[in-house]
Amino acid sequence: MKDRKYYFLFSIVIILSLLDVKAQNPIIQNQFTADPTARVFNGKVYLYPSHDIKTPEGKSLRKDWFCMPDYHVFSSDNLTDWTDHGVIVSQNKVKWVDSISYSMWAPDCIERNGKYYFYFPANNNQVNPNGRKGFGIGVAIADKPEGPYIPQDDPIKGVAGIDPNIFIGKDGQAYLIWAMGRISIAKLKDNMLELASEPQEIKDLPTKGLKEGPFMFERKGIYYMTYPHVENTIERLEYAMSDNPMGPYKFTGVIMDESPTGCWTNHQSIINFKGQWYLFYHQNDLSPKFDKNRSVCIDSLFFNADGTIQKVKPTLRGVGLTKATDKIQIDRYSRISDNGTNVVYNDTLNYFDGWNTVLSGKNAWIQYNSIDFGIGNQKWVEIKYMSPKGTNITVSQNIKNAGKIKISASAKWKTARIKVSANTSGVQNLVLTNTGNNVLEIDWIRFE
Ligand code: FUB
Repeated sequence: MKDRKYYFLFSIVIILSLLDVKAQNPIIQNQFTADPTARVFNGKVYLYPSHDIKTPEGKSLRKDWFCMPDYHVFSSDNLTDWTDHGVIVSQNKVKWVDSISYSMWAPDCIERNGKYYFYFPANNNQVNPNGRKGFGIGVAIADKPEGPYIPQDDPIKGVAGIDPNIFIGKDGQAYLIWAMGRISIAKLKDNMLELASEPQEIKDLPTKGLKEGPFMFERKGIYYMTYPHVENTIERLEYAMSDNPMGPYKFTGVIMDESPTGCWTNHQSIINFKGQWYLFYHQNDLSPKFDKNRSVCIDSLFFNADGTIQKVKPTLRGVGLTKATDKIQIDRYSRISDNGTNVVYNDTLNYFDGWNTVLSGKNAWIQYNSIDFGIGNQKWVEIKYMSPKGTNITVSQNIKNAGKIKISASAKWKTARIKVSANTSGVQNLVLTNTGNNVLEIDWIRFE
């Protein structure tokens, strides 16, 4: 009886419910990625972020500033598993770029007539056609979304700025939109390499505070101009709506509030993939002390009936399904209890090593949504844990059908493989509840 109560108190409960397809945030955890432009090409999502690095020693570069040498492209067909296709454009391979400026800021990529046009800003190594040496915007062209990309020898004439965004209307007209404190737009010629109209500033957006990172998309005849804006002290994501890409626009609202961790920049793109809308953005979770080393995240985005956008709250769980047989990093949680549950870095000298979950108190719990158990039949749970006093816990895949596991004491990280009697199938939410008194730290858990 005592044992049963004990098992009950140390229950790990998987709550059964079918959920929206929801990847863990940040989605790339072995390098920094920022300024995400996501595009759907040939049924797959391609991600064109910029690439933050730690400032190399021995170079006369500002230590407190962005350091961005090149671009990678990533792709995924499920928003969970991402393939890194490697470097597609780098500062020392583009004729017009200052090859030691580390200034390859936010890019974009678009497909036209079977060619892929990759647009990127960088510091010019010479006075540009506007008589300035600052940022220009260049183009590199490929036959496939992942490259190889061949850069043009010169930046686009008549454009000085950063954060290029390309929008192609239903009538085939292409537009280049870019930023330099404010946001400007111009039509592009069919060759996608030259302006077809004079640049004009989009004046209907808030006038006070820096605006950058434009990303335009169209839904149901409405043109959405989205952009990061410093309304207060750091950037938040806002949008304006219009019935014409060139405006006039009506400022409409905020898509995402300022970063809770104080990341000064944010930068967005919005796509529809397999019927669901997604917001791609960045934060500094893999670099809590330096916000110029950022990481891309994804969360689902929803519209109201009148076409306005519901505010997106950043989550750690992100989107996409996690296979039950993969290591489930529960620290990227969907929900946690108000008390007793903490997420801590594994190694504060190497943030790329990730996080673990501490269930320190009685009834502390953590929920991780959208685990795909497939046809089910998993008989084992593997768990990487540390628990100096050891404990018994109960694994259940629903409350009635509990499986039990005994956790032996280990003051060091240990991986145990334990038989479970419970079984389930399909997409489920996992809730781990520690109702006892001993501390249990969990790095990951998986089923087999
Ligand atoms: O990544 C460098 C700059 O920070 C980008 O170009 C801006 O959009 C901001 O995210």
